[in-house]
Amino acid sequence: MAYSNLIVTTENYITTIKINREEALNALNPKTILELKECINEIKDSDTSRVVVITGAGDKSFIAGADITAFQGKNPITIRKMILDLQEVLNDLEDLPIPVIASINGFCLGGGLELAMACDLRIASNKAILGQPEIKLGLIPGAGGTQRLSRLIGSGKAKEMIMLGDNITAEIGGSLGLLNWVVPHEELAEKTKKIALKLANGPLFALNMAKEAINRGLQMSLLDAVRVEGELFALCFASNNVPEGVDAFLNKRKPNFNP
Ligand code: CO8
Repeated sequence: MAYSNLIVTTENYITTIKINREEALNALNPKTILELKECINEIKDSDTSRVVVITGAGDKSFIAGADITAFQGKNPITIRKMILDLQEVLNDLEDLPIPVIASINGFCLGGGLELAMACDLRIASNKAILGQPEIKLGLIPGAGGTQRLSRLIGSGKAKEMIMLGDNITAEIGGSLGLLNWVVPHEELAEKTKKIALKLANGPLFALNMAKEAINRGLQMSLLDAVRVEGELFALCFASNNVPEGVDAFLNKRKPNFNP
């Protein structure tokens, strides 16, 4: 499918979604949100995607948040539809059965950080700037930011970022555990590719189960979550990833999980 605000490519089972509104620092307007929804739906049904990478067009910004111009003239009823649409897109992204990487190439603010937090892994350029600046607009984060940020970095630091609205550097984001890797700006694409290829060659079914156990488990008590983990562990034996992995180990060779 052709999109006007996204550039979508697939190579080596890695689907890259580039938000393409460089003139507005890749801010998410309603059309982009709708296109993201369609694109995620397509990926869900695709046999050629084993990993998704999301990044921003240009050299300056990943996503500078929701498009603020779309807030003008809105009332609670009209904005509610928009925010629920964006929430649904981010929930769908988080629920994709394959790994999703945010490759953060610059400003990652508001809805941009919320989108990055719905991804499984975050790799950032050392030039990236992260923040939930909504408070400066008289707002709070509305696309999962109050919840996913608290779960990732703890409620104390999340309150600091959300209530003061000050942006942080990638270096600080890394030290808080908000980012998995921070790399020199010019090495971001290469590092992203390396991680994406490793995942694309990994055991697809087990990766899906790992994601499921962690995401579902976060909503449960420890005892219930550990039980679910046990069930998903057992389910891994339904996939030929397990005999392949065990045979490769016993025969001292590299496993070929996805022939
Ligand atoms: N929305 C719309 N346009 C934007 C946005 C944005 N979020 N961010 C930047 N732009 C536009 C600028 O208006 C400017 O356009 P123009 O050239 O026509 O004047 C262009 O992008 C370049 O931006 P700047 O000139 O401002 O570039 P600087 O390098 O000086 O500054 C900043 C970069 C710091 C990123 C600055 O642009 C900025 O502060 N942007 C706003 C960041 C922000 O507040 N984001 C949070 C938005 S609220 C949100 O995300 C809530 C999400 C949940 C709601 C979803 C409902 C659908």
